[in-house]
Amino acid sequence: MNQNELKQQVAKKAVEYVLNNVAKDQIIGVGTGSTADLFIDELAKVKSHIKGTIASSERTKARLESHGIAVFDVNDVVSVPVYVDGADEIDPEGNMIKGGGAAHTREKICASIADEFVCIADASKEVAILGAFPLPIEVVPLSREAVARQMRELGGNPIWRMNADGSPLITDNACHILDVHGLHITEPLALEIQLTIIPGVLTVGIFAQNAADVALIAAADGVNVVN
Ligand code: ABF
Repeated sequence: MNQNELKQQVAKKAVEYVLNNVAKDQIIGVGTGSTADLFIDELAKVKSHIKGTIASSERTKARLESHGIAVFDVNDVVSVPVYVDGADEIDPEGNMIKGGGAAHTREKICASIADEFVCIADASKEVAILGAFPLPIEVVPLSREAVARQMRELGGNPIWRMNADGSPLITDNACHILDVHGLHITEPLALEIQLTIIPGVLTVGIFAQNAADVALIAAADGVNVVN
């Protein structure tokens, strides 16, 4: 199976997981990315099982609403039983690098009010140690170069993320993204905390404080459930 077929498999498995583990008429959290998109399309087939969703990006909100699935304001939701989302990397402890889709701020917010984070990914995302994927950091534009200098002091190589047309990518939160290459993240939680307190950093794409509780990993031999 190719990567898209694997993503399709894990998206279907995630809907089964929701049907089997989430009571009817609940609000669930939905992530961002191509795997999350496939999950949304599968979820639409059983949308009567849920009351609605909270969305981790404008992209996800639009896709959910295109299927007639209600999207609630996160401010109006105290908690959700599950948050289903992809990842760019995931380690054996469920720590993740996320943010390849430039949505990790709202992803982390949605994950923070979820009882359970269910990561959906194909096996190519599994790593022993995080960092081969450049670490996305969402920054207030005013702070971009100051934060970049601190990343270089840590041994990283920060690259300001641009759109395909060469214009700066602007996130849903009107911020910029630095992709930090060359990190070898042996202590994910410690680095997440260390980088998060840098003035101007909005969100670091390390999900250690909000690590995955369950990982559904699609491989050639099927979808493995990792707790
Ligand atoms: C999203 O999932 C992002 O945080 C991450 O970049 C993305 C992975 O994308 P894909 O599912 O397209 O591989 O949550």
